[in-house]
Amino acid sequence: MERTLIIIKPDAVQRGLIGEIIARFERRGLRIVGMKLMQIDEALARRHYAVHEGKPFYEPLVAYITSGPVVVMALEGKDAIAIARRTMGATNPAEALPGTIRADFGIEIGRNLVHGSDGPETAAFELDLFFEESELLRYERAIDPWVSEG
Ligand code: IDP
Ligand code: MG
Repeated sequence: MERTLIIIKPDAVQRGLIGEIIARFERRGLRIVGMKLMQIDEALARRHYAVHEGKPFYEPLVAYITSGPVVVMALEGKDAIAIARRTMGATNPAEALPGTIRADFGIEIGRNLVHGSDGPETAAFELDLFFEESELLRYERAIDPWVSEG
């Protein structure tokens, strides 16, 4: 069982796509174990995207992710990190496969609607940045055996 951090970015919130994006992860079978609406401040943005510091898109990226409210979610499931990334699609919406969130709602890399952790270490780091342990719930859904053999 894995956990991953998803951010519904400010462009998606402004465009009224919160429900649509949550629904895609939910229908895929991933379990929401944490969720909140928040505004990311500059310090948090810089820590979250520290790996990109120095790249040409870093400053615009910090401005983008702090530009309005976001929804952050912790999703849980078997292979949740990779499955969430495939549900999102490629970083550049212009290259993402149809049927993915980024392809279905986006056209360019600087407005790609959604963030998802890219590996187990990143997921642990990012979940810790955005959630207190007490905000991550443990529960089972009646549908879980119908989503996964376990
Ligand atoms: P990811 O979000 O698919 O993991 P990363 O390479 O980690 O992609 O980049 C983080 C974010 O930085 C992207 O989601 C996108 O918002 C932004 N970004 C990445 N590359 C570019 C670029 O070349 N131009 C503008 N923004 C970019
Ligand atoms: Mg990344």
